Amino acid sequence: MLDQINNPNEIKNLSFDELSQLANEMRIALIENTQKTGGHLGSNLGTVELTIAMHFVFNTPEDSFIWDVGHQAYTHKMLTGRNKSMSTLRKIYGISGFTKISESEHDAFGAGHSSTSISAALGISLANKLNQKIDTTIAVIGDGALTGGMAFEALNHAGDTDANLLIILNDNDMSISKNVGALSKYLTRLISGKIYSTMKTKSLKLLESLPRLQDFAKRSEEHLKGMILPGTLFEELGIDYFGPIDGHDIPVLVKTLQNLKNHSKPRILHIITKKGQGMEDLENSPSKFHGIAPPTSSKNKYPSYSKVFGKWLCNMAEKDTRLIGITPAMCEGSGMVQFSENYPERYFDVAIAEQHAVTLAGGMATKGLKPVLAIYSTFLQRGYDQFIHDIALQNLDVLFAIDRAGLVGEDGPTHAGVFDLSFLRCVPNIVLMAPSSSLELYKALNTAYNIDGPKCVRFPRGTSHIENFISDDLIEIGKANIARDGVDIAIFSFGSMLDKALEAGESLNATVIDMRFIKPLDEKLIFKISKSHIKLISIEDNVSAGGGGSAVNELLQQNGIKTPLSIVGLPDTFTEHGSQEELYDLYGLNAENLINIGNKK
Ligand SMILES: Cc1ncc(C[n+]2csc(CCOP(=O)(O)OP(=O)(O)O)c2C)c(N)n1
Repeated sequence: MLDQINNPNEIKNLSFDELSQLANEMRIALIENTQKTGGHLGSNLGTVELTIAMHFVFNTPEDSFIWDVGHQAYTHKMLTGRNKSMSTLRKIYGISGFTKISESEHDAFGAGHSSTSISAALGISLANKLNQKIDTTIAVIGDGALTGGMAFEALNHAGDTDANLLIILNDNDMSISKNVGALSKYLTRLISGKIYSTMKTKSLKLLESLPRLQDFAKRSEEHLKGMILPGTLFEELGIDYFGPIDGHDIPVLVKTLQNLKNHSKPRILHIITKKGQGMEDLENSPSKFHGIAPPTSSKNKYPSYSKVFGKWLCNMAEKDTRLIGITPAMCEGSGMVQFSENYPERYFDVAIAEQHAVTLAGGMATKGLKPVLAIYSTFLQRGYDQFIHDIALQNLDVLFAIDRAGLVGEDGPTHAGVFDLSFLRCVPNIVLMAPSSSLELYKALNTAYNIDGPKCVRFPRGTSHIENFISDDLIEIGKANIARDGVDIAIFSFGSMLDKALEAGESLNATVIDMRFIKPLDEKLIFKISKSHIKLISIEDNVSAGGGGSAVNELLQQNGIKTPLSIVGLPDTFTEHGSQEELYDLYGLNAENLINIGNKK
């Protein structure tokens, strides 16, 4: 059936049995495909029935579906003309692993970062209203994404409007790890029905105001029961609450959505789903399979940078009881599982709340603790104001361990950590380091932890080819390391680009400097090198604008040094998705490009 569907209208005449068969086919296709491409299998297996029911009831692109994070939209892609392209998912020049406006008219809004769906959907529904359109806007948000501050900001606004907005809360009790926080506990109480008994009367009244719903409810006693459990929190915010219902039951989903279709007021439907539904391994270990790697990714025997960070965190925590580890919902990805088990009282998973995580760390630092915030580069973008206003301005002792810096590969532009050197280096008071290997990472963390003030260590996704990375060494602040002596040409290498710089250095017989620090720069060494060489090149996995090379350039300009500098970094475009190596090559972050530049007259 699946192969014959080219657009969502083609499922509208199917019977419930046929829709259910379609769901089975979808599931098999999802499993088979992600085994080849990698991707967010668990989350997608959890939304198959929901997506089918949504497309059965609503009409995209007139009605708008906004998928929060966008990682659970594979079924939506398959039903909206992209089934045949699924083999290219997350591959270079293939379709994206997230929703993307430029990819399809059925993707009403792009995503990748969490908790944006209600804001975007509210914007669309208010615009529809202003344009006198009656189309429905539907935001699908997970219980994990609902923990993000933006979602609350949007609920606060939505509840004060009469926008035709349907929010579907896809509750599987999981973020990537188990969902955490008071909201998560509240949703569990809602599901268990504890709030039901106290609020039953109020909800029945609400139901009476919806004629179609009332008719339908009469038809199904069981369903009525499911529909009238009120969500006090949402209702208090002015958003009608319906549910919880079984998010894997197509007839129930379809009937409920039909009833909620023409209800011109913000409303929330709470559905219960299972992450990894239909695949035993995933159902039993949902966080392990949140995202699966493509089979081509090399099984490296060396530890990943994240693992090295996690080991450092445990070792330092053992030595210093003031150390606190904070993660905004990325325990596994940030290598913090061991730390969370060894030091539960010093471990804080704050849910998908990067802004809060930064300022929380600041608060702790004022009381003499030494917080270490593990955060992906791309998600630190969320906490930028807090970084400047709450940490740097007050010169607080917080260590930012910034993972997934640079090109991250298949997750693409929403997840690329390619702006951090630029947006961090301009902030006063901070020390900013980019280690070139896992051993250098360990030393950088020792060094940064020792500094009393704000400091950042940024490191990439992946591994470096070093087995023994543990060291007690400290690095002198602002001191670069000459990794290779050469003549005429000098390459300033920032972070993990060192291997590529050394490869080019061999071919060019160039001097190669592992810069280690973006701030403070090793000014003395830069002056010396720029005087003893005739050509300078810099390389970094950050945008060229405002990054490490740009910092060197400013220094040369300010001091009237005329030795020419070529800055090799990422261009002024959003990067593609694809494997990390493909992307490095695509953007010239490789030895070949450095050699060409070095050889140019
Ligand atoms: C701002 C931001 N922080 C962190 C992430 C990483 N992340 C991707 S999905 C996810 C969990 C989302 O959980 P939920 O919304 O419940 O969806 P599920 O996968 O369980 O269906 C997290 C933390 C992100 N995408 N964006």
